[in-house]
Amino acid sequence: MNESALSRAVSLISEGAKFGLVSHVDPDGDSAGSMLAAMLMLHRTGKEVFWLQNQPIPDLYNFLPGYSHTDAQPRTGENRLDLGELDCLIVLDSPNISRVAWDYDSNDVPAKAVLNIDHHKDNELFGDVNIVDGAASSTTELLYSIVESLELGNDTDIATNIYTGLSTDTGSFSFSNTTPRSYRTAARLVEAGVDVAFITRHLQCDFTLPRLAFLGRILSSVQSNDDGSIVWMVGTDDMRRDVDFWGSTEQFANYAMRIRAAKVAMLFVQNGDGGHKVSLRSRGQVDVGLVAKAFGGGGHKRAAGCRIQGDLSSGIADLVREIEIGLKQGLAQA
Ligand SMILES: [Mn+2]
Repeated sequence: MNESALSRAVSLISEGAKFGLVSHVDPDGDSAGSMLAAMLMLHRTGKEVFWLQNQPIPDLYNFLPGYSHTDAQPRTGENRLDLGELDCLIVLDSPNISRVAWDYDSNDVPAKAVLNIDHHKDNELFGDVNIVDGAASSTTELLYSIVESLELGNDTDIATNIYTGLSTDTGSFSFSNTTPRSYRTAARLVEAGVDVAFITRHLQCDFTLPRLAFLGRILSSVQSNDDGSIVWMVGTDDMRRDVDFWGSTEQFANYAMRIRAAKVAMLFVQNGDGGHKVSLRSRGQVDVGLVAKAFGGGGHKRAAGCRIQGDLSSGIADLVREIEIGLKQGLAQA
């Protein structure tokens, strides 16, 4: 990000009246935090905000300031807005327009201006203004520069959402994307009144009994390839029925990375349309963002996601094959 992009972003926000917000499919803590922080930032500056996301934010994040507002009037389906009415469309945490979760044709975005705020290394710089930095730990970290420029840096509600994106995308400040800048941003957020213990308790101690039982079933399904470098787990609708759990499985993929020998972990969770949602995690030898992209998804080097259709065992075999190729290439480069 450079200073002129930041000042252009601030002008877009200062001068516009109607704003649309959208983020990537299967929203995570960074997309949820950045969407909610942006919504509050726009409300505080007297703007009209249209929530274009057609997938709800997982209820794991229902403690975040602004959450209850998001399902009040989502502009999806019959309630769809003409994008031409927007002064500015803000796209958060998404490397391109085709990955966002909304009800529009991604090739045709008639908003007067598009503001792209993201930290994916493969961001396609599709905005009229791009606040994009692949070295940033999270999208909320980048958004906070705009928030501070608008003199809202001390707003505790906004800061709570910003902190949540920062904390979840860095794995509670444990992944390799945790930088001095992440800690400096975190320090400013705590100065703004963020209650770290409150957020951590909600993010990490949010289990219900059925959710823990479902995790137990998923953990019991763990398997690996021959050398144990690739591990995977499966969650099925039958398991859900057994334990009566229908909520989010976000974060569950991380558990398989606790296996010392694992270089890549995958979690396959059955979804309603006969396919499976796949979460990928990598120790870094393989870029799972590229693997996911080859299967129509996307993400980062160490955490990514995609969906597969059809037979599960052949889907697993296809992904294992692709990752084994990546691991061999990684070893050859090392
Ligand atoms: Mn992110």
